[in-house]
Amino acid sequence: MTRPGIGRYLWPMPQDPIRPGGGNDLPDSRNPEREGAVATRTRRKVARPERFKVLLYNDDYTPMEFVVKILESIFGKGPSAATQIMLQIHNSGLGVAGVYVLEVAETKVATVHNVAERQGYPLRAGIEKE
Ligand code: TYC
Repeated sequence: MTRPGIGRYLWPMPQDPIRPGGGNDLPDSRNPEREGAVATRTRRKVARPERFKVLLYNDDYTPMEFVVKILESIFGKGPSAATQIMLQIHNSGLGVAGVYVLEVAETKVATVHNVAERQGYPLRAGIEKE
């Protein structure tokens, strides 16, 4: 059964797939071909690097002003935030100086130990996974 002048290229037959996969234009919610289907993720998961807290510990000998300077110069804190963190460490035993990827966190700890040691202070720093 042919229709003269109208080929199937201009006039899609009901059995013709509109898309290569045979889908149709209905939204998923009204599309019988998608009923009960589960949405799938096509993007790969983005690897988020683990982060680490750099902790400073209290001691009885390191001057408060020195700890504030450390927090400003090594951890980029402003004077007010640096003072708050120093007091938190002084009052509770430890505090978070900053959060970084592992290599940066390790470098911060080493820098704190080097600078403190040069001044003869026992200030200690450490790392904890966030
Ligand atoms: N406890 C010290 C003092 O009274 C001050 C201090 C604060 C030391 C924080 C270390 O990480 C520290 N001089």
